[in-house]
Amino acid sequence: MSLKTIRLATYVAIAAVIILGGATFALVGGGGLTKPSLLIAPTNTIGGPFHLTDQTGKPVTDKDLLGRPAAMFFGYTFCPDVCPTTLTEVGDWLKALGPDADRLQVVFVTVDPERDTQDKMKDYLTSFDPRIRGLTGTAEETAQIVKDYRVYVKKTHPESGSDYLVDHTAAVYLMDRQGYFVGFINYQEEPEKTIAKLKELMARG
Ligand SMILES: [Cu+2]
Repeated sequence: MSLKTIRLATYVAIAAVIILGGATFALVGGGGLTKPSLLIAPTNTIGGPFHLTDQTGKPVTDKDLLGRPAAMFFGYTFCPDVCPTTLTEVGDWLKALGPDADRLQVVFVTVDPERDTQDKMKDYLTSFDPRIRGLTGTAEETAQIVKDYRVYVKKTHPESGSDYLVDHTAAVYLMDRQGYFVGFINYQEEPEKTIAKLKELMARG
């Protein structure tokens, strides 16, 4: 898996969001000091309607996620590095948030529906925090969400063996409770900054 490609894809996506959404700064009370927001103004330039199924077989649409903020991550269960690392870190974030974590939804969407069946997702996610919801769907359904969320996905075939890998965007997408995109958590971002972003996400009305 090429981390270089993933990083590049992430930077391009972030640049697009900053240009489209416009960076915003929120005023934070206290002695007249202003603190720059870690998130951007809500934008619908990333995201869109989807229809998928979670690891328990329950249908999940974009509408089902409304009402609570969501952290969304795109990957696949066969992933050798980025996905297990991120899913482990997501568990750490939820622990760090304590009881507040109940107000956050965490969604792992497969970009490899060919191998990631509902059972495979269920099996795989038992290794991680049980609050993580894994979504899969048909090739068409997952292609739609990949397109609407501007996720970079590229199948690669190593020279040895028949198992393919999938290069994919490694950032975690932050969606507010109205379903608007408000920012990314980058791959292996510093925990303090990550938690600050999640807290800001949850504090938004
Ligand atoms: Cu991965």
